[in-house]
Amino acid sequence: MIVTLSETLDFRDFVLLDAHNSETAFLDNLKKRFTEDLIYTYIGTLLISVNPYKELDIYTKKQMDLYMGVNFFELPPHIYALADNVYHTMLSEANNNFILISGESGAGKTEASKKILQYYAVSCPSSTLLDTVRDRMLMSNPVLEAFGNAKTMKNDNSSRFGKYMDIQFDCQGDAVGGHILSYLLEKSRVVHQNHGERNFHIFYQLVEGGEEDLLRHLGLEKDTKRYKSHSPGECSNVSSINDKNDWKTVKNALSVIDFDANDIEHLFGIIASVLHLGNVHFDGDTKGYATLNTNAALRWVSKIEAKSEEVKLVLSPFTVDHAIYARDALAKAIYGRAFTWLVNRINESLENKDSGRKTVIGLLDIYGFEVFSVNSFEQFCINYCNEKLQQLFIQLTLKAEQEEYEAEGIGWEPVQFFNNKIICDLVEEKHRGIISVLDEECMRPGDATDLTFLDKLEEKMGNHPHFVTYKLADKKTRKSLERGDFRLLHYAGEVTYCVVGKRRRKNTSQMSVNLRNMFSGFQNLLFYMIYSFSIGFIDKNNDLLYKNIKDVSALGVATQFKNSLLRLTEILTAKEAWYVRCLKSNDNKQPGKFDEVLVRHQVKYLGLMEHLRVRRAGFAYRRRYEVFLKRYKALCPATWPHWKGVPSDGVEKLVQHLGYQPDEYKMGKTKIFIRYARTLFATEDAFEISTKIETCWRGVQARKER
Ligand code: AD9
Ligand code: MG
Repeated sequence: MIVTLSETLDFRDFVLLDAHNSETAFLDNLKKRFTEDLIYTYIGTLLISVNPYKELDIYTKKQMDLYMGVNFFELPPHIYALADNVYHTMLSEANNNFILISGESGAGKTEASKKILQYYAVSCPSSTLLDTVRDRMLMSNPVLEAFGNAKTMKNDNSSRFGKYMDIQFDCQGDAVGGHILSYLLEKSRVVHQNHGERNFHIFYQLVEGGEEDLLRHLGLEKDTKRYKSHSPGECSNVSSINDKNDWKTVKNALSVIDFDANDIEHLFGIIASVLHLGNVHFDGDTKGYATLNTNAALRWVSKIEAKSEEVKLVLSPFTVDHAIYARDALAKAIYGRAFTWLVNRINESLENKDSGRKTVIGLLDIYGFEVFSVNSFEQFCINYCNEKLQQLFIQLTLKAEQEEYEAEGIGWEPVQFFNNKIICDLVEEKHRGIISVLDEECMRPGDATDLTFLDKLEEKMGNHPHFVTYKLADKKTRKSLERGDFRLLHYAGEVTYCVVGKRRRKNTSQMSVNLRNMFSGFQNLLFYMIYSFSIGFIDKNNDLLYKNIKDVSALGVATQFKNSLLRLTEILTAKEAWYVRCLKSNDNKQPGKFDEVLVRHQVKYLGLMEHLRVRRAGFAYRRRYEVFLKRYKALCPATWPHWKGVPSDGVEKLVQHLGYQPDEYKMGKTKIFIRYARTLFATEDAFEISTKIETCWRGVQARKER
């Protein structure tokens, strides 16, 4: 079928096309556009992006210029149009905004968030000082990606941490600062990767790209296969990744962010320590206790971290398994804390100390929903996080929107949708949810095991429609399960989680006291700082500090994560929300391939059809009468300069004067509801013209008076 350009362009906003609201028509439209490299489509102001898996010529400076300050619907859909619209809304309404970028692993969230940041870096007004802030903001990306992203089976550059970044603007619209919050890094990757996956990029970058002197100083060899913490994934070289080049980019980025030579040396010292730790090998003696057959690797750790000090070998009667567990726990703890330290240092360099009023645009880019052949504690946390964001989306769009129509007395035919709150509750409910049961079992002294944890789950939530254990597998999903697994029926699909031997341990993430004490003696200042601020166990004489440690370690990792997501939700709900929904075009990272079954599945679970129905029948914009009147009163003689009556009457007069048609708006109890974005944009255009005319007129008056 030949599709003409004009035909394709007509479909760029689903809302405007009354006849096309079936799921098949929706998919046809996405596919048609995708085959013409039109990867963006709107549902009102929500942007859908379909991953093209190829470089498109649509992110040039010329394209950015095209979208700057232009009304949303005037040009073809683009991530720049959304970024620009958010920016202008923030400026004109002096409010805080955030852009929620969601979609499954590999759908294009991180790329989208980078494009938005680049747009602001190029399009906002600039001065020399602000250029520095801007460069640092941009450069924080390659650094955090090097330390927090890795190749998985789903994505060669998969985010293994959640990232929320606030970009702060002053009242002139200059980007003046920023702040990053990071969420639950997948630390276990430093000691284990599944087949076909890699450790965090930075390890390969250092070994492949590191200068001879640096590597010698760190006791490293230019061969990633030498390092045991890499080998399980058996996948050091990936065609889409150039570790040598990336190393240069990261080093340059670190210097832009203001890391001095000392910081950089210590930082890579820590990365090298983790590599050496992975090579520490234990044998069993005749009694089954662990012995070190050679401590060369450990000596490098001590040389790097304790400088001239000789490390005191800690002699503990560990079994080999226990010793390996302690070694891995240490490697994970070191890496995790180095990452937190890195984020804090980036934040220091982005901090704006000026106390003047600022507004922010927040960018949320987290790890997407993922299902592997073996799903562990990390996937449980990642998928729970995605459930929470889907819940936020539902609350802010489908639920709150419909409740508002009802509260405002706007006649409304409710749109039905699947509310995933039931799954969020299953995971997080106090005393009853999976996380609570997990905590109880982890903290319970005595006979708690992975299987008792599973039994508890079965006992507490066996009847839940979204939970399946092996006993119930056939009845509920007709698919069998292993004895050590349970299955959750997530909003985005079924995931089987493997419990035995992994989950409970990962939830506690405790380190042996001996190892803690050993590291408390180290001299490396950076090492010390990383330890002291993140857990604080070094200073045992400080009661308050120690109390906090006990409190922190009493909470399981999943509970800490749950609490941080709760805080994130609070941060987000205090801002105006914008959405980018990223769709994965195919599972093979193949350029230009549109897998209809896969896309249909995403359209379904993301609730895009429901969103379209609410949007089509509903109203793109709403403003409180007072706010609307205050902004546009100059456009009507009856309301200018002051409207003395009831605000809603003033607004009615105003919109009639502007020629709004009855189907374009509705009057609620406290707000005007405008159906089409184009209506509001036309009003906004008229407002801008009138402001320009007024400014000119004032200029003429002032000259006359002179
Ligand atoms: V994960 O949840 O972090 O595993 P993301 O972040 O959703 O995932 P990412 O942005 O990393 O996915 O995109 C995956 C890959 O798709 C990128 O490395 C690119 O090769 C490709 N991609 C994504 N978006 C675009 C795009 N707009 N243009 C071209 C793209 N390629
Ligand atoms: Mg990502």
